[in-house]
Amino acid sequence: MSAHPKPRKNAPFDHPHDEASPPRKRTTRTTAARRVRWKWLASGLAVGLVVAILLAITGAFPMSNAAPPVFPCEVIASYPHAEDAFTQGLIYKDGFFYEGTGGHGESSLRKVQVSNGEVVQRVDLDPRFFGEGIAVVDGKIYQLTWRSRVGFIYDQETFERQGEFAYTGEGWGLTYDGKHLVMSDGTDVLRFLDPLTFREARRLRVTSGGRQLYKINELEFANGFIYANLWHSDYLVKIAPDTGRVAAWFDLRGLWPSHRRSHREAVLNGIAHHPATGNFFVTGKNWPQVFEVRLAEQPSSRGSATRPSAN
Ligand SMILES: [Ca+2]
Repeated sequence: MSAHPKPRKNAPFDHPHDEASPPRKRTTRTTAARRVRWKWLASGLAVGLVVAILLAITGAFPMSNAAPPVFPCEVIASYPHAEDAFTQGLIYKDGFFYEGTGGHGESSLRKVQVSNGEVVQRVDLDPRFFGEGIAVVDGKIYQLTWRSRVGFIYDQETFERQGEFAYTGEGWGLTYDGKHLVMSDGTDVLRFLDPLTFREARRLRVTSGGRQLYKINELEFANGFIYANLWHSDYLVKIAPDTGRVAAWFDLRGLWPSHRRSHREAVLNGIAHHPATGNFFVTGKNWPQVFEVRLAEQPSSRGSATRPSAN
């Protein structure tokens, strides 16, 4: 066996110290060339990543797709609320609450004294129906049902049922914007219905920061916007009715935290606007209290919120 093995013609590159390999110079040059190529590739990827991030933050998307600000809520007062009320709709009108409750065999329409939560007027739904959102239009109360595809119309004074109307899909939240009934169905879509013919005038897809927003529940039209509960969320959103964009979020996590709730479905639901004060009344399903809150669009103490543009 020779002490000096024959040089191998095509020594592999992973043996750079092999004395018998082809001239080291060649190997070194090739490795260096690869290093340079990798360096350029890595640099290119890094630059591309930075450009993509910058485009995402600034120019590529309009400012309206920026994440909406989140504001805190200020509790002004609280009032007793009947704990048997699985709240699905809440309105403040003429000094009283009007409340629609859900559940099979537990659904009702109620008129409630604000100060003490006393139910002063009530009509129960047939156990077949699961009551949902309510709205008042010209002395009539409209009430949706969850999956029965029928809504009921009552006289606001007497609670006498005056008629019913049909719709497709599920019924969740309901409000009135002065022209149309606005209805949610648990998706990201709001439907605008003529209150006389119940024809669908238009649909609105709701987005927040450019992303579709689902599970929209109880509604309240106020200040030219649609305020909404999101199912199983402790936040309210404020939706622009022309674009569907969420203009602001409100953090209500501190009101009635989950460990105080009697069951998993006892979630925040129910928004009623008090036009004289500008405050909102909010409650939840089977919550023992209604809270009067101010949804001031002021930056939180963390100072992270920025006021959105008018649209
Ligand atoms: Ca409402």
